[in-house]
Amino acid sequence: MDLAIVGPAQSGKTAVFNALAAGHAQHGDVRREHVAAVKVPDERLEKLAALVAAEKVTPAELRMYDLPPLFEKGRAASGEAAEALSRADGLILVVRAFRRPDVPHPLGAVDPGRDIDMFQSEMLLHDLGIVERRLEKLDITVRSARPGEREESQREQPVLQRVRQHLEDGQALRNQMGGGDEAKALANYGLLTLKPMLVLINLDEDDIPKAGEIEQEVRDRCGGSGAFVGTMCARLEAELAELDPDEAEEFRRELGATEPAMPRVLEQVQEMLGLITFYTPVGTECRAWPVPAGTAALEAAGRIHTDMERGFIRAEAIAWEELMDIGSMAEAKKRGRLRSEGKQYVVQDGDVLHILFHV
Ligand SMILES: Nc1nc2c(ncn2[C@@H]2O[C@H](COP(=O)(O)OP(=O)(O)OP(=O)(O)O)[C@@H](O)[C@H]2O)c(=O)[nH]1
Ligand SMILES: [Mg+2]
Repeated sequence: MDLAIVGPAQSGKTAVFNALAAGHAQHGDVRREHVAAVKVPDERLEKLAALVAAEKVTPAELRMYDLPPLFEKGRAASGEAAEALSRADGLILVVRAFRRPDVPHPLGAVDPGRDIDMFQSEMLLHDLGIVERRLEKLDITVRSARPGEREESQREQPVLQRVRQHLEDGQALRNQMGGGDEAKALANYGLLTLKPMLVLINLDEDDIPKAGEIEQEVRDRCGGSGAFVGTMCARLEAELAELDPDEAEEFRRELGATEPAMPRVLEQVQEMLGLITFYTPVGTECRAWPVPAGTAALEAAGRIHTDMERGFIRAEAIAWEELMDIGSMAEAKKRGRLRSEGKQYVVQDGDVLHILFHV
């Protein structure tokens, strides 16, 4: 899953990226200057790995792209940034709330609400441009195409007209479009307001104790857009990520922060992407697999290996909590607690799976 970190100039995008990458990107990761594979901290995975005495623990990964400022003077993204943006499964919109006289805000005063509104308007305009260009093209196709070819374009037109209306009314698309075929039809256009989005308020160091309050204010303001809202003090988190955990914890307490921001942000990201996690303790490796909620066992098997999908026989499944209670896979099996599930079984968050297959 790819996430693009976006936002106005100097809002702290790179600081957020550094904070997310520093804590969890392990040695040997794909880590170019502006791309990082971030390992998702996962307590269940750690405990499961300990239970089965795994030698190798492989957490879920999210790929993060740190983008240059978007829509500066109305300009759209270009080149690599445009590509990363269009391909991204979700967006993290970093909005500045930190005050710092030595880093002047490009618009003068620090006003996160205003910045969010401006950025959302730009995203709506961006999408409207895409939809209008597509509609113009379709119009030509419908007029000039042969009857057989015409039908497909004619099917697409009403969907796009509806999309255009939403955008003209100032509504982000992520809440408006039905799932299934409609969402699929729109998937390849790179529409920004269709993508799940986390608005991440980049707090001032002094405002950390007020994080909850600030978060609620922003949520009230942009709840209609279907965006998630979170907070973090990016510069501080980037610095703490470099310390050892005990030291970091002490600093955090002094500053009035109750919990580290990073796991929560990554949790919110997983939630907004609609992901659940299943686990596979196989041999000496214990691994977490994020998949969209609603994924069937057959498809889940395919994530692990195409052979498993091709030769799928059945899946043995047990909920993480139950396995922890029982204490071992062998004991779970002995007590008949490993469920036997078929291809259609909808994988549940926390399932520990063992796929049986034959090729
Ligand atoms: N006090 C404070 N300063 C911050 C925080 N986050 C970022 N800054 C500072 O703000 C400036 C801009 O931060 P960046 O992370 O480079 O912002 P950016 O959005 O990546 O900037 P561009 O890529 O140039 O648009 C730097 O001087 C940071 O040190 C924060 O949480 N608190
Ligand atoms: Mg930057």
